This record gives sequence, structure tokens and C-alpha cells, in this order.
Amino acid sequence: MHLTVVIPTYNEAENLPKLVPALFQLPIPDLCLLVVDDNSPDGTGQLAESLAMEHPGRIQVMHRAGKLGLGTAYIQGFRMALQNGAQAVAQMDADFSHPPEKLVELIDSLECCDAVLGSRYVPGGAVDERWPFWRKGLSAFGNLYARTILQLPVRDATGGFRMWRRDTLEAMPLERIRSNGYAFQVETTYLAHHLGFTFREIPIYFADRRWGQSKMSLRIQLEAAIRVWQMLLEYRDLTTNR
Ligand SMILES: Nc1nc2c(ncn2[C@@H]2O[C@H](COP(=O)(O)OP(=O)(O)O)[C@@H](O)[C@H]2O)c(=O)[nH]1
Ligand SMILES: [Mg+2]
Repeated sequence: MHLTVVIPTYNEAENLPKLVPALFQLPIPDLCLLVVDDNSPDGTGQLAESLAMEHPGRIQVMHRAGKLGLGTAYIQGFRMALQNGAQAVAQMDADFSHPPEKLVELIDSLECCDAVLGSRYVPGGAVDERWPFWRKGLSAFGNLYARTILQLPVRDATGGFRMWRRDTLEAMPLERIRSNGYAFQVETTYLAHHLGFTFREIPIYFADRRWGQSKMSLRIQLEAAIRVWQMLLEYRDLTTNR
């Protein structure tokens, strides 16, 4: 299955040059990367271009004018990956929070479901023990909140390490997605579930980033809290087609 991994970046100059070799050493034939960079002030975009020269035909770089948010970065990235013929599309952070080697398990699992989630909240999964209490609590609460209100059949609805089958993404009305932060992950889960697609969750250990800075903010958290209720209303017209 031809896999493209979409990696949104904003100031990941310390991480990207380490992540790329970690991905290319995986036993996944024809693996391609698509970096979506938002004109990072630290030069991640140019770095990505030189990595692309080192790996001809395997890395594509999308440059956007400025920090436009994770949600739109993924949507543009998904579209481009589909256009390029990817049979499976993965999403992952550039900061090593998502263990690259787990991509192998994700792609194997995609044989028997429509989307695979790298999950912190199934047995065997965990978040970094160095995360402060408030961050652990916020993540657990955010998940419970979204899962309960939207009745999602998954334990980790806010995680960003995922793999989609081509036909799953093609069936989703990506143009209707308005969330940009964590809510983006919830919204795609809700959409796919609403359309009758099935998930599998693979346990992952979510390590805190070692280099660079998190872009998580109060604004992103508030957006997520409100968006969940809006989703309930906005997608009432979508029915299960499977
Ligand atoms: N292109 C793009 N990437 C972003 C943006 N915000 C965050 N990212 C990237 O998305 C991934 C997740 O963001 P991160 O700051 O690690 O969030 P955290 O893991 O929740 O702390 C990282 O690879 C970031 O570089 C954005 O506005 N645009
Ligand atoms: Mg991160």
C-alpha cells in the first residue's frame, strides 16, 4: 500500500532532520513524506527543501505564507497526498511525540479497518510521565468530554498520530471542517464515524517533545470545547452510508 506521511511543521528545525532518516529506515516500501511548513521563522521550510534534494522523489514540501494552523495544514496535505495517488495517508507531529516505528503497526492494521489511531488511552498506551499533572488531566478530560458528547467509539479522540485509507479520506467532506487545533482531530473522527467508517486503536507511548516548543494554547483548548457542540449541530444531515 503506497503510504504518504503528512507532517505539518512550524519551527521544527531541530526535529525534522532527525525525523526524516528515522522514517526512511522503516521497512515500508515507497514511503513518501509531505511536509507542510507555515513559513517557519527558524528556517524549517528551507531545511525541508534540502532534505527533499537528498531524497529525490520521496519528500515533497508545501510552503504556506504564514502560521495558518494545524487543521488547514492537514487538509491541504491530505488533498495533495490523494492527488499524488497515495493509497494510505498518515498524519504525525514532527517532534517525536509520535513514535515513528509504530507506523509499521499502523499500516498493518489498516488492512482491516478504515482508519487507525495511535492511541494513548488504550491498554499499553501512555503519555509521558514528565507531563505536568494539569496537562495529563487536561488531555484525559478533553478526551472524555469529546467522546461523551459526540458518542465516539474511540478512547483517544484528540491524538494526532493516525492513518487513513484513501477511500475513507475521499468520502469525507473535508471542505466542511472548520476546526484548526485539537478539535481538528475530534472533527475528523466524528465525521468518519458518522459516515460509518471503522477505527482501530494501536497503543502508543506519547513522549513529550525533546526539542523546540509546543504550540498548544488556551485559544486552541477553548476552540475545542466549543467546536464539539457545533459539530453536533453541523453534521446532522450526514447519514451513515455503509
Ligand atoms: N504547518 C503548521 N504546523 C503546525 C502549526 N501548529 C503546530 N504545527 C505542527 O504540528 C505539530 C504539533 O504541534 P505541537 O506544537 O507539537 O503541539 P503539541 O504536541 O500539542 O504540543 C508539530 O509538528 C508542529 O510543528 C501550524 O499552525 N502550521
Ligand atoms: Mg507535539
